[in-house]
Amino acid sequence: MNKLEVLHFPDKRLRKVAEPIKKVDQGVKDIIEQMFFTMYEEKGIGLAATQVNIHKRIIVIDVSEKKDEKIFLINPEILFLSEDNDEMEEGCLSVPGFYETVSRPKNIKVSSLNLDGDLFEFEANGLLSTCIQHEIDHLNGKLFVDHISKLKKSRIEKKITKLKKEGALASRASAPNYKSAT
Ligand code: GNR
Ligand code: NI
Repeated sequence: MNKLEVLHFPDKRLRKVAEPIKKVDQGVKDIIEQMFFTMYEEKGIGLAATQVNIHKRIIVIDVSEKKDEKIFLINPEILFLSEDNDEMEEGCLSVPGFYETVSRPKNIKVSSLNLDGDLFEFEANGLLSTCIQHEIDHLNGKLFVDHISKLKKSRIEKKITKLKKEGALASRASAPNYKSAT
């Protein structure tokens, strides 16, 4: 299994709005499997297809301690957002090394398709709620840095652009002889 390359802010491709899945076929299942592999390799708790340059409405998540609770969402929709918000320190594989507090609705109700193409609904709170909202933002071309001050956002953009130029953020997936540091 190959790790997919994760795009980094301010890459314009992270701004594309992902297309809904018309049919849950083997191609979709293959994408989900590759996304889980990439997410676990990169030590993320979630990954949206947009981040790996696949502009389809697919998300994978695992917020468990033991990394044994896979959640995947196909065409996820937010059905309900609570009035009260929660503040959480957020990070993003597309904004590596930067963490900022973001305020988002505490509780949500979500719908998604399962592998049979049937709709299901569930409620989420805590880290799972935050993560789902963060991932759905990605599918809509939005990043957590869009929720913080313009000054902080532009500082982060400058730093990442500099790191890229220095080769300190070279894509692992595309590096010919990359050996995992872990
Ligand atoms: O790994 C991740 N951690 C995280 C922490 C707080 C809020 C959201 C996240 S998601 C992030 C992985 C990622 O970039 N998903 O898009
Ligand atoms: Ni992210």
